[in-house]
Amino acid sequence: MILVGQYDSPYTRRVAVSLGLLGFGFEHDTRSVFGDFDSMRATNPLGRVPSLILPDGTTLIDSAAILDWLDQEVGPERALLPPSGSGRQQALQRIALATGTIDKVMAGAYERLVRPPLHRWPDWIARCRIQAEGGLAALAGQSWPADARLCQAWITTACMIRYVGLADPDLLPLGRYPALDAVSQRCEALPAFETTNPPEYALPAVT
Ligand SMILES: N[C@@H](CCC(=O)N[C@@H](CS)C(=O)NCC(=O)O)C(=O)O
Repeated sequence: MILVGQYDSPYTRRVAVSLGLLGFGFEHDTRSVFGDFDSMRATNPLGRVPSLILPDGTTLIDSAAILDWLDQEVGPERALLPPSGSGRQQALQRIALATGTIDKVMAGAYERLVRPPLHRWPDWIARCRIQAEGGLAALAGQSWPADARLCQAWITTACMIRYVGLADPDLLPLGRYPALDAVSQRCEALPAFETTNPPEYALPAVT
């Protein structure tokens, strides 16, 4: 299998972490969505990451669809998303908050990084940040019981936290939400997270 996408993409990273936790070996294709746009569109018509190329040549796109495939492969006992019931509903709600937060932080980051300075829209960046803050506050209201197994809700939350730290760290300084700090610390200590660490870099701050 080949995982396409760099680990500063939280969507790619949550797939990489899940592959590692479930014991799948994979090659890593580190082409960039911006630097390798034309070649990336040959892999995924949307020109986005992640994609997972299966041994039979099938290419799966979109992290949720890829994660669903992984869960189907390992079966309900090992699946990272609870197969049914209130556990699944709660996990999906938490994942929706975490991925929604990623999307708003990413929208603000693209506005700062991709859009030419003259055309940047500070009100839009501010709106995205308010939405991201809403997601973070809602997620911080739920803690992860010490005896609860690691499921996709916590994996995605931890990948989101690391991404916010890269893209807009002022949104989530250490100590603002101890429950989120705890999720991050618990996950980032695991080998599947340690081996998928995104590079450390600072994006331009929000001004
Ligand atoms: N819903 C998609 C979102 C993927 C996504 O937003 N990927 C970003 C990188 S984290 C991307 O490819 N951005 C480039 C673009 O959209 O042009 C998923 O879960 O895979």
